[in-house]
Amino acid sequence: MSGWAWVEEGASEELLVERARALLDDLSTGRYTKPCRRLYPHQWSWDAAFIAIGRARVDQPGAESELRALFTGQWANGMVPHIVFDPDCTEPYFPGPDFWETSRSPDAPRRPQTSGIAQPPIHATAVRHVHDHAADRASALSFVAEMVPKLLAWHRYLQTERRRNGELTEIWHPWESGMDNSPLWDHALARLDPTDLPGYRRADVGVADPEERPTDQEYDRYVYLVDRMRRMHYLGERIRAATPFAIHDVLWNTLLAQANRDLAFLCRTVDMAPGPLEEWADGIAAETESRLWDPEMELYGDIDLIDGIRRTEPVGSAFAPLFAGIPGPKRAERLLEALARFAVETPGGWLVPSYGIGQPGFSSRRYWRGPVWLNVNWLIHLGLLRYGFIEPADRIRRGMLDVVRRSGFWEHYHPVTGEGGGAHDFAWSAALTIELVRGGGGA
Ligand code: 9WN
Repeated sequence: MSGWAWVEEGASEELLVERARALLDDLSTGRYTKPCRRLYPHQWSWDAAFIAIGRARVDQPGAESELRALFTGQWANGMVPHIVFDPDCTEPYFPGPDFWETSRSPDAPRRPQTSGIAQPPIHATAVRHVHDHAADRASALSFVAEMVPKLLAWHRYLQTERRRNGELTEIWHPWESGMDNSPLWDHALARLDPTDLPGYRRADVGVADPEERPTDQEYDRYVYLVDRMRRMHYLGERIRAATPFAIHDVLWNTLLAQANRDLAFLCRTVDMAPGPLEEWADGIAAETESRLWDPEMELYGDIDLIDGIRRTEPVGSAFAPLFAGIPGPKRAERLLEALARFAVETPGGWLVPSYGIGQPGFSSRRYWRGPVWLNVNWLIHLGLLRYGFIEPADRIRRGMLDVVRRSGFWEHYHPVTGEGGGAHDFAWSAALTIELVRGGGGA
């Protein structure tokens, strides 16, 4: 990782903030921020949360409007959809609203049009972040009061529709994980037989390098799962009973545990009783400990609900439970040791790849199969701080800022060379750079 730089050596961290702000403003429609210019031209759910977290430090109204815009797409059953489509967008994206056909669901809004699945539930955490760092306290309080009922509906949906027994909540599509092409899903996808597929045409490979995108075989399976849910009119009860893809994912459940706690905090802030939110958080944390921890691999692994098997993969997100304070101190130490072996040493610090370097299935370029994502690195950075692992947390912070200095704001980065990959000028990479610089290493 040497020989080239996006900003001059020795340039201040504030220069990164300036560039990040300029990029976010450029990607803003005035209502929400696009993840990037062409590949993802609408509003995405967890992107909006990360973008709001970064904006909160420099542009509180922008942070508030980001989340407000996302929740205009919230369904009557409480689900926050993974995409809220922009009616003014002229860039192609597949699957668009015509494919999702969410009008088949009794719960989907007519306007704006949305997708029919969700993404990781980090929104209450983002709202709390906006609140905690607000310059305008009055605006923050009325924003919290406005968001709390919407967040409660979202969390109730997760607690009811996304649980079959026990405390953990489940996902029904790789896109719901946010880590779409991760080797985490290979086994469950291989089991599917995508026959009778509706005709479709990918848009992503016309915009991005196909070598960095999922294969056509994987896309067929993504489309097959959407088509099945569409035929079930997106009804939770029917999907739960018949889906061939249902996973208790570590990252998803970690974020929900933390979001339940953050939502309880937000409720109290506006004098509302938090109800069972903390019990839900405790339940998820306890079951993550008892069922997702793999004592042989000394990592957390996902459970496939179709065959009941826990499969632990060497993925970056396996360290996520630190973010929600889930492991006890001894287990946290074990995780730190594993992280020291897993992270890539860069001249600046550490970077956590999405998949273990050299593992079968590893690819330095194909997305979620090796490259570094700043959002997952940021979550692990905060997790380490939470346990008082200050020096390793700082290594990740330095690794992140260093790769941005070298390459700029990319969707992901080559885990060894630091070269940017996927979408260039990617919003959450800019937003989390602001957060890292202005947050000064703390949450
Ligand atoms: C499908 C927008 C999204 C991210 C996901 C990332 C990618 C979409 C795609 O882009 O997914 O949702 O078309 O590949 O995997 O994490 O939210 O940035």
